[in-house]
Amino acid sequence: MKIAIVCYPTFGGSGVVATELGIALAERGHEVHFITYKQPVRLELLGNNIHFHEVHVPEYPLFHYQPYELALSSKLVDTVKLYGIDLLHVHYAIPHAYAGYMAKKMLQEEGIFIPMITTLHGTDITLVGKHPFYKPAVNFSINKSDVVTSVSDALKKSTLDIFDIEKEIEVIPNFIDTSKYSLEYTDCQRSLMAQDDERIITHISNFRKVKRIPDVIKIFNKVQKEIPAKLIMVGEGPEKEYAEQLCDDLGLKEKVLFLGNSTEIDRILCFSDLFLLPSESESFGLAALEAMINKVAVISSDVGGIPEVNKSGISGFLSKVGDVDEMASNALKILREEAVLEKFKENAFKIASKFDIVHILPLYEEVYEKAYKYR
Ligand code: GMT
Repeated sequence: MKIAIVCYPTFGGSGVVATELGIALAERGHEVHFITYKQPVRLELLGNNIHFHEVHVPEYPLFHYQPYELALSSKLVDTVKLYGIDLLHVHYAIPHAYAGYMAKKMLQEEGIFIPMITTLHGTDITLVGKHPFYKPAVNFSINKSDVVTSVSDALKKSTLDIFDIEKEIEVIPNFIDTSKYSLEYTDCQRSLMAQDDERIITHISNFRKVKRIPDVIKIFNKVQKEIPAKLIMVGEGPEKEYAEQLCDDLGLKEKVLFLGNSTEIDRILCFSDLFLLPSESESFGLAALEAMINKVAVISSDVGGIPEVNKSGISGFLSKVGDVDEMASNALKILREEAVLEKFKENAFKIASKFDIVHILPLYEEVYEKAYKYR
């Protein structure tokens, strides 16, 4: 099939899932066209059956807000016609499902029928989408999608609770390509980050409020008082400066490393012992899954889709949002003894392996077949 994928090209989970899916589909022989404003961060190789079409939004002084949806829907129309695209797969409802639906209608006027699959990722529903300023448009574009998928049962439930949905929502969990992890890293440079006797704790995110970055630091602060440890913070976002200040205030400057955004998170996770994800809300927690496939145990909150990934007492522990004391004490339960840590690491890897792309890709292909019938 010829599939157009619309996504955010950034480090965020939805863009990562869309990109990895596109790459896997191309490897299966589909022709994949990414349509977005920048080449997606994890998309390195373009080729015969993997293309990237950039959406340009020319600046015009009249516009206080530049009309990205308009440019995107026009680009979709042109690309569908030029390459004979069979279906649109939009990731993250805002504004992609809305722009996709407009493109669909414009194409219909010319006698071209193109089905649209919308994959809901999380904040497009639970945070941004439910805001009264966006809600009617998000509700409309979900209902106008030919097939709707959600990345967890929890997100499906939230969508049905928040919106007035007439469509069936199919749950297709996020995934990981385990074949990439079958080889141990030979250049896993733990010694650059910590002393031999120190445990390495990691957090990776977009440093937005929803991630509860101060909780990450407070948990680490308690842990490092009991055992030697380092904290590695990966990512960029609005809470980063405050986080650096908090580390300074708590006297943790020497023990916390802020690495910024990274395209090589596996190189960091390969020497991590524990991953912290105390989020306020999380539809799935792809970062936790990526940690687990690298044999990293997880301490997380128990919200949204996280319990579908991190299993309490097995791959890590889950606590109520904000329960920093319990999260720190659970972290210590895992980290104190080598044998216990090893058990949690192995379990994390085993659970993550169940989310292998080989199980998930056919589910998307089934959905594509189903959507294709709407032509
Ligand atoms: O984590 C974020 O805030 C980024 C956001 C995104 O849209 O890229 O992530 C969401 O989608 C990911 C991929 O499906 C999920 O793993 C994340 O849990 C979800 N984030 C939230 O629900 C807060």
